[in-house]
Amino acid sequence: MSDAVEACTVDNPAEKYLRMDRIPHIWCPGCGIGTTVNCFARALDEGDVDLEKLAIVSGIGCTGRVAGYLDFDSFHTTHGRAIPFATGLKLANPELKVVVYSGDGDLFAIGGNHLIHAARRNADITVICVNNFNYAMTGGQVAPTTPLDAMGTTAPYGVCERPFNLPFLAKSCGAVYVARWTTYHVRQVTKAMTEAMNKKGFSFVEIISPCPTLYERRNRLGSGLDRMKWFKDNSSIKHGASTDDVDIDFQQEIICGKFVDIDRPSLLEVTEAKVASVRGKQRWEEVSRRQKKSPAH
Ligand SMILES: Cc1ncc(C[n+]2csc(CCOP(=O)(O)OP(=O)(O)O)c2C)c(N)n1
Ligand code: SF4
Ligand SMILES: [Mg+2]
Repeated sequence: MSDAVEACTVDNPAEKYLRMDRIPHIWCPGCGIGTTVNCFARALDEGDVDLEKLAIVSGIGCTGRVAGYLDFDSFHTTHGRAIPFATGLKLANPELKVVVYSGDGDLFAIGGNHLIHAARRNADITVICVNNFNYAMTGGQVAPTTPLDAMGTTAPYGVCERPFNLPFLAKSCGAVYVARWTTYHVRQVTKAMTEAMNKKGFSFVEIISPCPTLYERRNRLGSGLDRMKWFKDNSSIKHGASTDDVDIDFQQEIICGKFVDIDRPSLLEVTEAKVASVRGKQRWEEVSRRQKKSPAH
């Protein structure tokens, strides 16, 4: 067997995490979402995550399809509601590692209110946001992330509304871990996912990703591959940068890195402390025992 043929028969390391009966997936050629899933599979490998205790929650959108392809407890919820679903899941079963995996529109437009309050509460969940600067699944409408002057189906003359700076928003609401990378930075994305999943409290990872079919085409930015090269040439790594300084302007430098990594009591910890202080530690232990025994878990 030639080396090339042999290379093709080697199992893809991501396969063991995927529902292979659902492949081929729906994502377009050059789309960055699949790259992020590959990074996630590697993060599960490297972090030695117990899949029996992992749950993934997505909202609606091209990124929202991720949950459907992952072969463990995964939930494809309604648009914008992945975070409250995930918060409830974690509170009901604190042993779970709960990861929300969704798009910029799902998490910061319709779901924005849920995101800010989950960060404020320091809910014990990890949020992975694939930011492709638009509502891709519904045809390329502008999102709260679309840079000023970029085109979208709902902004044929270019956007005139200032976009959110996602790391700044997450940090100012209370997130304890905040990082941003692009789909070019696959090793860093994998590491950030691992770190975020190991963090107690609300962790947030933004991944800037191409949507060549809609955002890139409408803005004449080339193919998915062209965008990877652009990300490589136009991003800089500034760990610890103030999130005040990481706004994204149309076709300007993208600042990446780990911006926040701090500790403060998480929602579960403060809830436990409150119940214990009012009703006694025994009461909290009783509640936890009952949850573990419940057939729903
Ligand atoms: C309540 C509700 N409103 C609107 C929609 C239509 N809708 C589906 S996905 C989506 C936007 C998705 O954008 P994003 O989260 O950025 O995901 P992407 O497709 O870009 O990955 C919208 C508006 C919906 N499904 N449900
Ligand atoms: S429309 Fe855009 S985000 Fe959706 S699958 Fe295609 S390239 Fe990816
Ligand atoms: Mg999007």
